[in-house]
Amino acid sequence: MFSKRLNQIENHISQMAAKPSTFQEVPRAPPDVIFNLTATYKADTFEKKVNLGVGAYRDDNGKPWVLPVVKKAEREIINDPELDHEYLPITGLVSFKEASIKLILGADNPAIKEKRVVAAQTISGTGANHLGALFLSRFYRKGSIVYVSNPTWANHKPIFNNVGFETRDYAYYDPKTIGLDIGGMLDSLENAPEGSIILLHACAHNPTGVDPTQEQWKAIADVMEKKNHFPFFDCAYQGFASGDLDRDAWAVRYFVERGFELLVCQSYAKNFGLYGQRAGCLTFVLRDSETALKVDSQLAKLQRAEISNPPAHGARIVSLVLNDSALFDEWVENLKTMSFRIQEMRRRLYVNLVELETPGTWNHITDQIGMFSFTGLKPHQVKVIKEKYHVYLTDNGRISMAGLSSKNVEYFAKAVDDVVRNHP
Ligand code: PLA
Repeated sequence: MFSKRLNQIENHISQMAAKPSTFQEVPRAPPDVIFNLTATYKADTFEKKVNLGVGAYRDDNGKPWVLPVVKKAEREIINDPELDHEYLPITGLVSFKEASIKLILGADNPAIKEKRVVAAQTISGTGANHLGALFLSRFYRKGSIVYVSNPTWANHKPIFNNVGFETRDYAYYDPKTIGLDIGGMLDSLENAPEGSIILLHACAHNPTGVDPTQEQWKAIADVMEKKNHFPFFDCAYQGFASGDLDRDAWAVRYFVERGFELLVCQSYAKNFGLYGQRAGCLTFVLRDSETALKVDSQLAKLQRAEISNPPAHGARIVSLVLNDSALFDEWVENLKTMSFRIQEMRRRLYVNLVELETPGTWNHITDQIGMFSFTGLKPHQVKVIKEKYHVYLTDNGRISMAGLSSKNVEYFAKAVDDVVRNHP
């Protein structure tokens, strides 16, 4: 009796071992280029290691910084006796969306009064990009191609490819001038099929830190208007480019003024330091209020099937700060603290490289803006910096400026000097 049962179990086990997994043909995917850097950095035990990978703000001690205004708002929220944990509406917290629209378009933008602006709260900037892409995959003309800058944020193409879009590059960065290739960019837009979707970084371009000037934006708008292209703005760094929220929203507002229908993705990860809270917003500016209502209804339908409704905590913090003038002013000060420290690090890195007489020109370090600097280091030099100096940055030579501090900027400059001289 007992041995029979044992036999059965043995048979069962051997059958299990013989049966291959349904998923054994799944190819192994490479690790994410940006998040893998953080993981490798964390596992590294070298004392002087430096993480210049992910674009997350750090204070001068290399520590994450919870904005004082965020702490204050959070306390207020938690102490609110009325607070509950009910679901938010499908397209998110209304006061958050309204404030987000005003922040990006300007409070007195006529499009708001004309009721032709709609928004959905999203899973941070990535979710806004995704929901925007998903909406266009359903409702924009079939077969359209999405153009992204060369180079762009590592996640842009995957987001669009995941919902079935073909992606192509438009010229953007010129390695010779370490600046914008405006001629090449305009040519690419001119040669793209009529009605293409053009992904534009609203400000603080990732990874290059090179933005068009206002004159260049006008020329970009001219071609896009002529070719009937659709502007898809990604705005992940409002307040980080110039330290001025309005100036950083200039390009988006200009396109609205020109009469474009467009969408814009906002992230509060960087400018509120709410990385893990996933607070973001997707806004559509449409031609008329009737279309706006239709788009709104479809955003709700798409969102319901994807995430049902967005997370509340981060959105509550942002909403409280944006809707209270005293807290808003405090936030602007906090933003300046971050953007000024980054600018100071640009200056210090530049001065160090000049003092070391590192071959090449380094003006681009201080000319570029926002969270990142595109150093011009080549992949083989990045490899040496990683292995010999334990400094982590993406292979394209992008560094997150916030990872530098008064304690490590000299160390990093010496590492750059070594690879530029000895590994040209
Ligand atoms: N858009 C751009 C241009 C970004 O650089 C990022 C973040 C996002 C959207 C999405 O951010 P969110 O979903 O957190 O709001 N880029 C980071 C992180 C900071 C990342 O890769 O996800 C970067 O290091 O490039």
